[in-house]
Amino acid sequence: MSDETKKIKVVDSHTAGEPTRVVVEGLPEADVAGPVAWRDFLSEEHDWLRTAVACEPRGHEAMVGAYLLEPTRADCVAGVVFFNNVGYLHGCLHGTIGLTVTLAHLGRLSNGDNRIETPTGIVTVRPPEDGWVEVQNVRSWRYAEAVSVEVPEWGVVHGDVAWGGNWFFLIEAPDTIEVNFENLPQLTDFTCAVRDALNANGITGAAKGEIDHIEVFGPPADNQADSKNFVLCPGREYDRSPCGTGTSAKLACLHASGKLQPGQIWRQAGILNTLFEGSVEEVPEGGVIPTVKGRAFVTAQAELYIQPSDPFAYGIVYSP
Ligand code: PYC
Repeated sequence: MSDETKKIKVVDSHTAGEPTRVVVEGLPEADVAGPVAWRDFLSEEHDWLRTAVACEPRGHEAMVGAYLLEPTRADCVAGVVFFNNVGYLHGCLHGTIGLTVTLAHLGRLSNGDNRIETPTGIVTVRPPEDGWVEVQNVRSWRYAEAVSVEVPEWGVVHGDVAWGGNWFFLIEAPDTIEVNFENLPQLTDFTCAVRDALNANGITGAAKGEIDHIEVFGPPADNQADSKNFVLCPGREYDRSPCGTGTSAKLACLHASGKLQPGQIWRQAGILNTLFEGSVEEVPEGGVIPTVKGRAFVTAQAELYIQPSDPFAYGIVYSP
């Protein structure tokens, strides 16, 4: 192996089926501090690292990556920036749960509350109990209710726009598609068409925030859950978990409609029928602080090699 081979240490986990690959060593040396500055620096100058880690042949389309950062605040244990095969995520709760089991695996958590800096704000976790991790998320809120959009070939679709650490459009499944695993192709086509229509019609979150996650709800498979979802993530991949930021957005909408009281538990199943449990606290500025609980497992610890002579050193990058 050449001396110029880059070596990147990662710990892999999955949360309710959705993978997280935490880069624990191998970031470029830089005089940068804090998740927002790191995200901007890495996206502008070292995007090769994201594609090398998240895309094939080392990663795959569903892979969510996380750069583990030194915290800038004395009351935080770590900082993090999340990314996937097509770009950077604002926040990610399945990823935060994956990061938490990773930090526990590395012996880097203290007892009690551990605060983590993210580009969306501070989230708080506690050490896992049998893999279960509870995350207190950033403030979440419903931004717009019952927004209509004409979706070519699907007709008019109505949904809520909400922030849960990413921007979501939350909709009921059309009568023609059940929210289940067998219908992944139809759910993907439908949600991609909805997202394109939102973009084409200039429908955004606050401050023109792009709505890049589409969340579709249907009835749960059994009485273990209150609802089942399918969540389209940026790109064309779906979340294997019930999506923590998506569950936060759902909790904010339920609360705004008077259907969820503070402290009441909501059990959100994802497309694999795995569960997240959530509840909310009210905040004076409006909206809620959601808490979301899910279970993660460490699946691997590895060193990735990026060799200059490898034609796919920086991943197989999909550009439509
Ligand atoms: O759990 O928040 C989440 C998430 C966002 C994208 C994939 N998972």
